[in-house]
Amino acid sequence: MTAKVECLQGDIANQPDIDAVVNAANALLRPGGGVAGALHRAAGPELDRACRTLAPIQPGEAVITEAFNLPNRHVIHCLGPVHGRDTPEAKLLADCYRNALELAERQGLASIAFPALSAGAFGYPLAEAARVALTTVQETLPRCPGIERVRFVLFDAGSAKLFQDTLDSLD
Ligand code: AR6
Repeated sequence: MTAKVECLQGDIANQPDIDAVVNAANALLRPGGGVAGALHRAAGPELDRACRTLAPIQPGEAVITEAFNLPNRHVIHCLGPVHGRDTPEAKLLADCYRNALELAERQGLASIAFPALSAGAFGYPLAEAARVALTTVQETLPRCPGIERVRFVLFDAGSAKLFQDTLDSLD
């Protein structure tokens, strides 16, 4: 079965029909701002406690926890590259998507939702982040037969359109 890849405008902390949501984490897996702040706020303090046992993580790495008060089964935490600091940044960003998908597959999950990793506080240009994200997901999905749905959740309409246009250009 070919997984459905979709791009939606929305809040990553409100994706109740998805097994695992992906956190745009910091190295210490602390709450922080942006996606990490939204997910930790919605999940509650137990997420922070669970994260402490797994930190620190390296750029490109993905680790998994329970989702606590979020409406999902799991949170997969990825540390994206900081634009202009961590190199090679495109490979490290691709590693996040690949490692997250493979982790979800190993856990027997059928659906996963990603934000635009590194494209906020970490400064990665959005168009380039979209290209890396979508090409990596397309390349990795054949090795993840259990994954039925991959959702990109973008905070604003312009970003969602950019991701959708990038996805359409790959087909
Ligand atoms: N739902 C979906 N997308 C969101 C949400 C949300 N609730 N909130 C922000 N975005 P960022 P990064 C978008 O900064 O660049 C944190 O402080 C946002 O507009 O969350 O990987 C961590 O603690 C942007 O397009 O992640 C780290 O220190 C994208 O999600 C650091 O920021 C990613 O923005 C990680 O930086």
